Amino acid sequence: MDLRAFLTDLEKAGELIRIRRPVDPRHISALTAQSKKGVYFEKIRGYDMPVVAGLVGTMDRLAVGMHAPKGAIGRRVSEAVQKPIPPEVVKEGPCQDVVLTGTEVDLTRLPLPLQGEIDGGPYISAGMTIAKDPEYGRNAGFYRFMYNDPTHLGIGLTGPSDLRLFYQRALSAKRPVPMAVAIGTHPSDMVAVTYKAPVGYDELAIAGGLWGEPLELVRCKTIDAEAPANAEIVLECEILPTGFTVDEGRFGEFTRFVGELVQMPLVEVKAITHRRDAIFQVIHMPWENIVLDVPVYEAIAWNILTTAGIEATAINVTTGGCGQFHVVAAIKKRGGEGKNAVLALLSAASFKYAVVVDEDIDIFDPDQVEWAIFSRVQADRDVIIVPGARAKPLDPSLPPAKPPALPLGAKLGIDATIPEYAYKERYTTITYPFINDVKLEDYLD
Ligand SMILES: Cc1cc2nc3c(=O)[nH]c(=O)nc-3n(C[C@H](O)[C@H](O)[C@H](O)COP(=O)(O)O)c2cc1C
Ligand SMILES: [Mn+2]
Repeated sequence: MDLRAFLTDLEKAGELIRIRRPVDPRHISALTAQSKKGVYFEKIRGYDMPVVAGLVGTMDRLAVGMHAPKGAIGRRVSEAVQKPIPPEVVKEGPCQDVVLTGTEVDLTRLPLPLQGEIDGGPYISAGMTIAKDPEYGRNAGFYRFMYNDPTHLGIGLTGPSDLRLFYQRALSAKRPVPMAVAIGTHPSDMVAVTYKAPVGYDELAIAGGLWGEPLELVRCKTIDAEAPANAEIVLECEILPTGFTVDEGRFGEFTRFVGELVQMPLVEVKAITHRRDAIFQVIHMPWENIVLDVPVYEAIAWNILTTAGIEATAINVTTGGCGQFHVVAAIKKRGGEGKNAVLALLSAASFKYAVVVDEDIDIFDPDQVEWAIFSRVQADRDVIIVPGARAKPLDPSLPPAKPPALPLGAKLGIDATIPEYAYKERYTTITYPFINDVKLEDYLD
């Protein structure tokens, strides 16, 4: 599976538009923002490469790519994490059709767009990052890269990620971190690397688990790292042991807010390899980032409820909660489990708000969730607030915390299941007499 297979699937589903007229690269963001579908920019003025953007801008488009209904993707990711298939290194792959090294390395050949109006510079937003540590081995994640000069990038090593750990280890040993940045990949691989596995676990094995076959990798030409054989473009890079010294940002984040200017390490590009007719992929912020997060955080919720011994029937990490902060779960409740489920879900660092409903509620319909909250909740009995828990720094409503202190936030849980001692008659819903015996069509001309 690769980006091209996804483009074919999107086109068949009527979820892709092609723009044949030449487009100024500075207009990519605005045009993508106006499109209700993914966009294939065939001609970018001043560049040889076409650009695709907004491909996973909605859960429906992600579902097209994953060959699964949108409500089922999170569960599939949680299963792939249980049944990983390690990647396989092959001799050659199309991502190395063209190999540019030495003085040929020039990032200005790539149609890097300025994504947000006040971003600190043009960004590589679809960079699947595959790094190596001498002890922990391979690690894959998604990182943003800001254009710095024709051979250097800034990297958003902002969160407490495995790559940041690799970098801190390398920094104290004064050595660089080798890393392949693959641009133009399949959405299932993108979801797999977004999963936050424990350090030492190669997330590319989740990509294998999702498709039931190993992801093929090729060895990089200039560094000790591997890259997906079917990627469109690969940047062979080193994160230099210069420390957190170079301005990076601002950048329009998955929270829909613009992040602060920060100091980050510098990345040196040693080689650019690509397919002969490579396509440059742009992740349109914030929606594509949010959509990629949804199944990852749903998988975490599935795992938590399974561990807590609760039978969930559906889980929705909402896009309104930016794919990380809000979770709604439907469960087959046994006595008291509404509260247990709320407590279990709130134990995940990412969730600041959890709603648990019974299995009759369609949790993908906000109207039904609200109806459950109206009709099944008494705030003094069913709402749980826990102050002082670990919070995600990007939540702008948090009180300020001076680094290195981590921000503390409150958790909100709502048990919106039918109360155990409710009068059953009160929960009788309207049904219409003879609903299965008459058909409206039979009465129309
Ligand atoms: C499109 C996209 C961009 C991302 N950019 C960053 C980033 O710049 N910095 C960061 O710390 N995490 C970023 N993330 C989240 C990480 O990829 C995610 O936490 C991942 O699990 C980290 O992997 P690792 O801990 O194995 O390195 C991004 C996620 C997505 C989907
Ligand atoms: Mn990892």
